[in-house]
Amino acid sequence: MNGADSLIRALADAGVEVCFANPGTSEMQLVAAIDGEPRMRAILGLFEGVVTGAADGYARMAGKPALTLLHLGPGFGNGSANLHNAKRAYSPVLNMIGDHATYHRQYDAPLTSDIHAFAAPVSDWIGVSQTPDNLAEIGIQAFEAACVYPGQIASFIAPADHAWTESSACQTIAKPPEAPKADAAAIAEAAEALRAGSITTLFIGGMALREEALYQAGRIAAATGARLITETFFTRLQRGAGRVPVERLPYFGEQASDYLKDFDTMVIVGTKAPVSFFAYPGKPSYLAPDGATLVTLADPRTDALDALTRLADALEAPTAPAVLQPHAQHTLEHGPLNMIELGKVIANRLPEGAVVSDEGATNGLGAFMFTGCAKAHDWLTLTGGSIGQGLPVALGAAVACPDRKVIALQADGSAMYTPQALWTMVREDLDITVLLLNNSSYAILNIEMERVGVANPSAKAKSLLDLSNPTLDWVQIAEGMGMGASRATTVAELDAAMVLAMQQRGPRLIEVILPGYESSVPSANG
Ligand SMILES: Cc1ncc(C[n+]2csc(CCOP(=O)(O)OP(=O)(O)O)c2C)c(N)n1
Repeated sequence: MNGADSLIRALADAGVEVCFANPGTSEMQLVAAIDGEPRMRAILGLFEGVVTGAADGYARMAGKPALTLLHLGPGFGNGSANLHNAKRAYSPVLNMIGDHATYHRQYDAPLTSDIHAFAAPVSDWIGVSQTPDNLAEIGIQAFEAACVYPGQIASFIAPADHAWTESSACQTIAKPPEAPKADAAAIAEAAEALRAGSITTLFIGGMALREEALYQAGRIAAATGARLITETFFTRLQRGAGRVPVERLPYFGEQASDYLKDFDTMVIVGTKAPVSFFAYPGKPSYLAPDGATLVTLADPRTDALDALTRLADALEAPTAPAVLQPHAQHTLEHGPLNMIELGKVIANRLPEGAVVSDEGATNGLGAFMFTGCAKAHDWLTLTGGSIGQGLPVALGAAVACPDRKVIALQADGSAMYTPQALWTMVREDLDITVLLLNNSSYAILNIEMERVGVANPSAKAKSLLDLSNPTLDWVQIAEGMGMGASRATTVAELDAAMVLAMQQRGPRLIEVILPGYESSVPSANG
């Protein structure tokens, strides 16, 4: 056995089942080792942002890390935006980064770089193999670091000579750490605050949004009248019929602070106190109301289910929540498509147990609003604001959950960052329906331009926010990567396409034509 074999065997022993990869010459021994390990599936991504985003989606649904295989500093660099998102999601991700042989680095060959510097900003833990025998040990340490509750980004560097040199078999057994528990004082303080307050909320995020934790939050709401409000961009919300419903904090800062202004008590679980996404001239950044009592029951790294259960018991809450979401269907208004009708169609057609990867941007909002009463499903969002995450996350989620329908609710501008994900969806025959929301615009940036106070932008400024010249044809893009596709311009066409897509298994794209912003940009053809 060489170092690579011993590493991959140790990771498979630890339970790592999938490697999302984009390898190069320095990783060939690692590729061979994965080849020889039947317990590990190998999935090629044609850009590293697909690889890392897929690892995030996988982790959110599987609750354990996938391995990524990345090519030195530049390969890692290409994947870093989606690692930023994964870090914000507190997803467990295990990055294996190949490097030159140790003796080769002194010659400063073209791909030589400071890999540690590439990795540091988006990694919670970094390790470098020191000897061929050490490679597996570093890999297991990285695995353990990735499993720190609820997840961390752990990156380790594997020099090519450590991978190809003979090594003794690795006996290292992974010991994933226990989740830290809230201390008794925090439970007592939160109970006291909820009893004393008159308008109270549990402000919840992260692991507090999983079904069992929400059930406990629902008990607390039943006992105290506290409203349940989630952070705007969450990792995974389990919602729909039969589950405890939650409100979602609005995106724009002034709307969010207005939403929260009457609360005198906020108990925070699984997240941090709310702040606005961006700063705007004269508007608030910190959104909790002045003078309100804020108690952190559990930060994102403290066991949310345990904390909520103990708080509910301390409050002598009823054994069941007062409110569980009933199922309902929406009546469609036929005609051209818009955000509202899009949302209704999705809500009516969503199958039980679906997973929605939401990078729908301005057109995703309607879908979220209307799907609250759909059949039980999971909703995944863009946690770190770095667009290009939605398609890769859908891909990873589908690998983790082969028996569930995955819907990628995907805005066109954001889709163009990582369109290669479509190819991997086809190659792996994943059960994903991509709803490609084509408004030929960076619509949100048109809104933001006004909000930051830019008056009368000219055609030159508007051209930077416009995708209509030339028009992107998503049916052709999908078909070019082997994916069956169709286009919907009316509510009836979308509804019919959704019925078909939900009945069939496998990858499919529906291009949804939505109203955009009028472009004042002259066409390239004059
Ligand atoms: C990596 C990255 N680059 C740039 C941005 C800035 N940005 C935010 S939204 C956006 C455009 C979104 O357009 P689209 O996905 O089509 O959604 P729409 O606003 O039209 O609904 C851009 C470029 C970003 N958030 N992340």
